Amino acid sequence: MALKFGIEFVPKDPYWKLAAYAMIAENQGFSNLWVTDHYGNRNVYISLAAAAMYTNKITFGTGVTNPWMINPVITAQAIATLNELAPGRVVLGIGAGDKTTLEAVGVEMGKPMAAVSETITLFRKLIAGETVAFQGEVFKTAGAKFNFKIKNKIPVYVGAQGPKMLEMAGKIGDGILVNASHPSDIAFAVKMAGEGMKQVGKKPEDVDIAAYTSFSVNEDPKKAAKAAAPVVAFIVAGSPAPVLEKHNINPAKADEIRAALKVGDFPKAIGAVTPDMINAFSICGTPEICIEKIAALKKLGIGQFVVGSPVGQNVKQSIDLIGQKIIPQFQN
Ligand code: F42
Repeated sequence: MALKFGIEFVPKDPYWKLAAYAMIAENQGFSNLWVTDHYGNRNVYISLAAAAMYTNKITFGTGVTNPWMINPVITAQAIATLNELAPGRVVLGIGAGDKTTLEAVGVEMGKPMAAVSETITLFRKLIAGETVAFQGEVFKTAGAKFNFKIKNKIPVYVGAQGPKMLEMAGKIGDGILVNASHPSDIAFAVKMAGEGMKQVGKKPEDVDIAAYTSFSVNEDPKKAAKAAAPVVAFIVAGSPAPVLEKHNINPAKADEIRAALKVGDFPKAIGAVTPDMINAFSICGTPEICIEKIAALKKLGIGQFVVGSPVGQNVKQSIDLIGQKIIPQFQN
């Protein structure tokens, strides 16, 4: 079966740049576009609206929003409104939320499992046109209802890493966005999601499991690694000890990166990134190397491969390279 290709955009650039990249990605055969949600960047829904206006085929969604910053009813309203701009091309991507980002604006992550699950329940009921009186552990509504109709189904993808979230995502999600690049992490995610799917009698084809990777391609592998290093530095710094241990990353080296990032010494942090770190936390190299690594993930059971930051040294050229050399290798 063909592997779908998605692309992640971090809206740190103005909307017109994102819209231009979206058009290029659509023309190069990408089927999904995901826009990240962090308060420090541009607004995710306005960015998605721009992408919707300038594209015709590509499916797009939040990659991912969270239950805390915006009330789930308004999240459902935003997605439903986007669906009017691009009927049938919109999905909701929802995850627990990034703890550091939430804390920076004084938002507490209470019960992430219940919050994600309740957001999805509320979303589906509201999109189906129901009047929703809901009492959950985290959220409640007293007869919420939209004054407009949504004619199509809107799929829900769950951003998940931890074993419980992965299992729940398998149970209740239409898709899963797994923020990982290494085969051992993807294998674990597929296994955990499978446990959840089994509990409700779902088949593998019922849930679109996506590897949401850090990705960097270039005909020159050194240039690919150079572009990947800053992103990998942040991933290493944010990874808990067991994750580093699992990938045989020297904890002292990780501490060195953390310390440098803390004081804003980016050259030092980036300089401390090793090839092992790049291999553990990204898909990086020439198109041929990337094809080999993506093929290994496909074998594990993913249905979608999401090209994440940095994409490459030059985003436009890298999208073209992926469209010309990589996507055609996965069409059947
Ligand atoms: N986060 C963002 O803020 N913005 C983004 O754009 C974004 C994109 C993104 C894309 C893909 C992806 O997979 C993740 C992405 N994230 C993004 C990160 C996401 O929001 C989460 O931070 C990330 O997925 C980590 O969450 P997790 O799936 O590992 O779940 C966390 C909460 C966790 O610890 N899960 C545990 C597990 O085993 O799955 C269970 C935790 C648990 O049981 N919690 C208890 C409960 O009741 O919910 C409470 C425990 C207690 O001590 O209170």
